[in-house]
Amino acid sequence: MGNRDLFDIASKVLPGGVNSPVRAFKAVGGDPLVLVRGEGPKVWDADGREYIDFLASWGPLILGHAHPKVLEAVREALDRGLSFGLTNPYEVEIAKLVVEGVPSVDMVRFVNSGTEATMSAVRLARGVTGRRYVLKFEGCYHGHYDSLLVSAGSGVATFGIPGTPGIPEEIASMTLVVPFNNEEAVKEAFSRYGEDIACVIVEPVAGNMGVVTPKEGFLGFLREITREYGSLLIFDEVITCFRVSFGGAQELYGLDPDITCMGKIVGGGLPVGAYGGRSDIMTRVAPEGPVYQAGTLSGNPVAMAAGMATLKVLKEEQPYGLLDSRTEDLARGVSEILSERGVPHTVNRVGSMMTVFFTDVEVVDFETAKTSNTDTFSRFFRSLLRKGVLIPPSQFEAWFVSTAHTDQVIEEALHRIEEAVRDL
Ligand code: HOZ
Repeated sequence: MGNRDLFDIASKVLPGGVNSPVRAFKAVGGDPLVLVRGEGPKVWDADGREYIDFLASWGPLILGHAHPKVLEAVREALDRGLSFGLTNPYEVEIAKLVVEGVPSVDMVRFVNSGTEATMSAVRLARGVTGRRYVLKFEGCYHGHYDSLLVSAGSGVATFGIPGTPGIPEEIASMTLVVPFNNEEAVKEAFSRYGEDIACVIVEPVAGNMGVVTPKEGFLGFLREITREYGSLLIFDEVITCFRVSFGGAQELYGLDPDITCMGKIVGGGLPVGAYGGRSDIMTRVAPEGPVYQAGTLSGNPVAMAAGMATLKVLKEEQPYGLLDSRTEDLARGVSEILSERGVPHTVNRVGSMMTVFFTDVEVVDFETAKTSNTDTFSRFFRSLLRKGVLIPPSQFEAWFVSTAHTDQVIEEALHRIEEAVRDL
């Protein structure tokens, strides 16, 4: 069966035909893809078409699809059994890698998704401080946990949903939202609610309103003001940890959040999230402390094996310089192609994550991200798809480059992008 037939059936048995909204391509139009295979930098759909893949499963696949070492580790784990519900050696080994690699993390708890990680981190912050308010930034997305699904990015921004039914006003009102990169707004919120703010949660490099770089000093300012008021600082590094450097954005910028949320790469393509931090905070988690959080499949051996193999390759190969220069080549190349055609645009990039915005405004927060012409983005997306390049089907997401995107693959991608832009 091809894409269309499969999606027709999917639409009858899955809401919108999907298990996560942005996959339905509603924001960009055209038929959604059903992907059947991935290898290195490429994926193939159910019609047999091949694409150079910069969606990369929304970030986990920093080594590309079906990396041999990851597959080998998964196969080895599979042969020993799928799940035990008690501690297994993979959990111990990957926890050591995380604690050694992520500067502010002394202890870590594994969960099953990024959403679980942020949800548990906020509960922990509230439990430790005894306070109720959470401060987040407009356009930052921290998964679909009720308290954090307010003025969010990613699919919420893609579909222009201001909030969502099902989240009582009482819960939403405990979330304070201010613009990203805006110190004055943060100060104002602290001057009004400071003694009641349990935590500030931030994507240190925003990825879910498209890529937005923190202004110099902004993250350091958050560190200082949270300390001053006795609130905890949570870095949501679900995208950035092991992506912008092995130790995440905190290593890149030299910062020490109280709690760090991880996901995506730490699971190597299987469903894993994690949260970690200083021992005095993490020992407040049950059973050592009173803040409850649990999971039947948490630390699943097969998932841990995939994550562990991924982290080991990254630690050994340290591919970050290479990823950086290849992504720079891609970003510069796309920008030159769009400039030649006179298409207004801004490209934001940090390491191997980047976004092309169709605006000539500098994109520094959600307001400026929204100046991007989403009609142009949709035409760009569909034209790219026709030429065999897959990027996220939303303006408000990041493109990801993996180690499998060699110089030749980037060159080929730019060639296809040039043809696609000619057809725009
Ligand atoms: N968590 C991803 C946001 N960058 C998107 C995945 C999804 O919504 O399907």
